[in-house]
Amino acid sequence: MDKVEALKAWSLMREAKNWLIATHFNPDGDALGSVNTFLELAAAMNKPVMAYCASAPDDKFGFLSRINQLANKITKEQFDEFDLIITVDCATASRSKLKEWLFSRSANQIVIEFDHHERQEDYADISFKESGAAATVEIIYNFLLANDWPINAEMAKSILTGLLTDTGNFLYSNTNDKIAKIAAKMMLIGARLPKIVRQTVTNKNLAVMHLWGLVLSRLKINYEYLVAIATVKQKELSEFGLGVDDLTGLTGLMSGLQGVNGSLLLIETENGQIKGSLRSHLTNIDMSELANFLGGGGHRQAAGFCVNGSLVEGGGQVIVS
Ligand SMILES: [Mn+2]
Repeated sequence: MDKVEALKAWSLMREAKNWLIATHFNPDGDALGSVNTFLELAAAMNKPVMAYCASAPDDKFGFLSRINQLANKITKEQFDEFDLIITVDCATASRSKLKEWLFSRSANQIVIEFDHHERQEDYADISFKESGAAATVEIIYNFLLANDWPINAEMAKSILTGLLTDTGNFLYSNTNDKIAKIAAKMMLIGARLPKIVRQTVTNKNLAVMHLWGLVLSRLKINYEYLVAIATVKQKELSEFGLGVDDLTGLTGLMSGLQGVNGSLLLIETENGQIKGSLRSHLTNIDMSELANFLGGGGHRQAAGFCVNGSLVEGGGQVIVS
């Protein structure tokens, strides 16, 4: 982390009248952990704040201390009132669903960005964009450290949540000594690792277990590329009373199949689209290249895309039509 930039951003945050914190739609543990850390910081600094995410977070993240403050609606009038905007975990401005307003913001509105995706566009005044970081919370942790801010137990919980969810409980290849050290520090401050794992990743109900079982029973290997492939039809999701979010983590599990380079899970969504999720545990494989080619994005080891169509199975092949 660039110490000079960190100090500059900090003083802008201190001087600002109020903060808007924004993250991406369909927020994951890293997005929400990042938002919650800044909500805790705002409370500690007595800074008026609003947190915005275009979609409501999953109930399982309700244990994050201030996540119930998250609004999923914001008007242009409200947006215009903020003189400091902090975006977290958004690969692009459009991920926040505030793209137009961010690009046409007034001169006195400062944007500070914290993100660990590959750089795709520049929209912030100050960017802490480090694609080498395992999670956005790792960058935020280093930012707080650079400014000597004491991390409280709720921040520690939030940071550990982001680290755990973005590394698949320290199983993905982005797990390294740096984040293990941060995780240990967060545990010393009061974050409980087994509790967070239970509340997020392994907290599955019977319907989810049954659907995962069904999907895994159909797992196939594409021998040309050595990729484990599975599909989920919209009809099945509605029969089980589940949503796309209930499949979080399944692609990671699939990539653990012996002899494959990675995995692809194709899910039909309600709005006539197919969501593809790609994982690999091999560092020499870049899944984000394929995802980018299909209009999506992500990281080398975990990427995704969305295309229009539905799934048709025939002759042992999956066809997107
Ligand atoms: Mn993330």
